[in-house]
Amino acid sequence: MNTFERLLKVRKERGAGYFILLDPDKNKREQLPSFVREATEAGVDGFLVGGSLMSTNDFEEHLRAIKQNTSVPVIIFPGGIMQVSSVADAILFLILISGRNPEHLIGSQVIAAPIIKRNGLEAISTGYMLIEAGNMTSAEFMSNTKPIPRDKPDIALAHALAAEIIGMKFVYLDAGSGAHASVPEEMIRAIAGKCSLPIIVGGGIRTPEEARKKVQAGASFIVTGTVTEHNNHHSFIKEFAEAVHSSAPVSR
Ligand code: 1GP
Repeated sequence: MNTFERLLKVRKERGAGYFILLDPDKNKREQLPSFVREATEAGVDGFLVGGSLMSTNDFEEHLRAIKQNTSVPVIIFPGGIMQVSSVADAILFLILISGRNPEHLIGSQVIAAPIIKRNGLEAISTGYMLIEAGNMTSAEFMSNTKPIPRDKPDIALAHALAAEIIGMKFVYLDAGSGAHASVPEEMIRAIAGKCSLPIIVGGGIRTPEEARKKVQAGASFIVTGTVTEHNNHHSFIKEFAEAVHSSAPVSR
C-alpha cells in the first residue's frame, strides 16, 4: 500500500486524519525523537515536514530523526525545490493553484520532477490554495501570490473543481503558518459539498474545538504546526487527535 492509499484508509476508518507539521527551522533535532514518539502514541496520522524557508542544512537528518521514531507516514510539505528527499515516505507535489505566479504553477515542479523520479519518491499531486489569514503569512510573502479572500467560498470552490478535473489527488486549504484567522468553515463546506477530492486544512488552528469544526464542515485532514510547537504535551496532542477522529459526518 502506498502512502496515498494509507491516507485514504485513515480517512475511511477514522473519518478524518490529523497531521502535525514539523518545520526543521523551528524544531530542534535533538527534541524530535521523543516528541515524534509521543505524538504517534497520542494518535497522529502523519507528519508533514517542510517550511517556507530552510536555513538549516540538515533537512535529511530531520527526516531521519522523524522516520526512525514513528510508524505513521512522513510526508514532505515542500516550501521549495531544495526540500526533496527519498528518506520521506512521500512528498506533497504542491501546485499553488490560488496564485498566478508561473514559478509555483509549473516552474518549480519541472525542476523537481526529475529529482523526485530519480529518487523513486512517491509524489501526491496537491492543489494548494492560500486563503486570506488576516495577516501577511510567510507563505503569502514568499510565494508572491495573493490569497483567496476569506469571504469568497465560490472562488475557492472553482479552484478546487479545477484541481479535481485536472486530476490532482488532494486540495490543501492553507491560511498559512501562524495565521491570525484559520480557513472559514463556510469555505470548507462549499468545497466539500461539490468537490470529491479529500480536503486538507491548516493554518492558524489553535484548539481541538476549532479542528472539530473544520472536520464537521468537511475537512478530511487537519494540520497544526505552531500550536503543537508550543504545547507539545502528549495530552494536548491526544485531545486534538480525538477531536479530529470523532467529528467526521456519519455519511462520509
Ligand atoms: C501551515 O497548515 C500549516 O502550512 C500549519 O499552520 O503553523 O498555523 O498551525 P500553523
